[in-house]
Amino acid sequence: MSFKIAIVGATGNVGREMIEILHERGFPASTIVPLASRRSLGQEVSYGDKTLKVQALENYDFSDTDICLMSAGGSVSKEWSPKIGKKGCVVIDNSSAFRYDSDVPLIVPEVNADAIVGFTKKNIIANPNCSTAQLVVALKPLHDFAIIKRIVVSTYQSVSGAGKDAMDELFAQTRSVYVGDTFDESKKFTKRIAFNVIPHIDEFMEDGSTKEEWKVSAETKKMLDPKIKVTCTAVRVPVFISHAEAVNIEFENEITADQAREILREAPGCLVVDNPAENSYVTPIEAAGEDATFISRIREDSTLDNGLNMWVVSDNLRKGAALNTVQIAEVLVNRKLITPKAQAAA
Ligand code: 11C
Repeated sequence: MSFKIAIVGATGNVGREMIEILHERGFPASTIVPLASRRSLGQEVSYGDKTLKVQALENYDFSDTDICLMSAGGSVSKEWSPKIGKKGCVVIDNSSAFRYDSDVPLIVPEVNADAIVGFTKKNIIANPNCSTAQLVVALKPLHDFAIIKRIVVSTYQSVSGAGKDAMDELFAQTRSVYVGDTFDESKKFTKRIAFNVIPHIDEFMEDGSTKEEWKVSAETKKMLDPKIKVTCTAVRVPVFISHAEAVNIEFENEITADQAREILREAPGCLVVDNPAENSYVTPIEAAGEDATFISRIREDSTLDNGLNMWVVSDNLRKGAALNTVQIAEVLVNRKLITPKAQAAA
């Protein structure tokens, strides 16, 4: 059984990563169709040792396509995902356009794969924000053991979360510091990002928090448990790939750091690297290109009853976006929730 897969936003950071991961994981794809806006026509993307030509989204007929991986931003998704879904093609959307829609499941397979069945209402499944995905992978097994009451998260987010131009901006500004060039005006960030940190990701909301901080809370509640209280400060740091998070957790029931370490060692998607005596902990550079959510610095918080601190790092382009999207497609296939249209027609 193999499926016809379209990738919308195929030339972006995440789109390219999606195509690479489909190949890497041997996803049962009969055809891969890279799509983008007309402006990207003529570009090519790699799929294993093949080179695929990018086609125009506007001219593409989704009628015989089984799954569409969408990574083209919220406004493109709002316009296209419902139309594609109506053609009987299941959209797995990496934008925030449908995440908070009660008729659209928001899925991290290690956390709430069973909720995927709700996709049939709109033929759309949402992929969470990158900073939420890695967080819930690490929280879920601990919540199952001791029930989380409240979390306080501080994020340290790489510039790739803001796209390829943002990565170029960090590179150019860093270079300017060394070669003494004049600085170009910051375009992707509100302040200079090279040798700096910026406590501002996405737009500000009425209560003074940012949309990124709100997303971490709303998405954690939707996927894990609406009763968990979440407060977040999201910060952009001059790192190219991987988001890190310092997480403080208050539990209902007792849990020691040793127990947490053991639980997380067995948990799907988690890799515990935590031996302070040997300076053993993971940083963004080591997580880049990897699939795991790495957990380090697990320790009890003596200022709380049943409190723990931990450090969570993952590649935001992989688990935070492309990998999770492909894993969702794998759930659809492995649970036989879709049949290839070519086979159904035969
Ligand atoms: C960032 N987390 O690092 C954002 C990128 O809602 O999917 C992903 C935004 C989203 O800027």
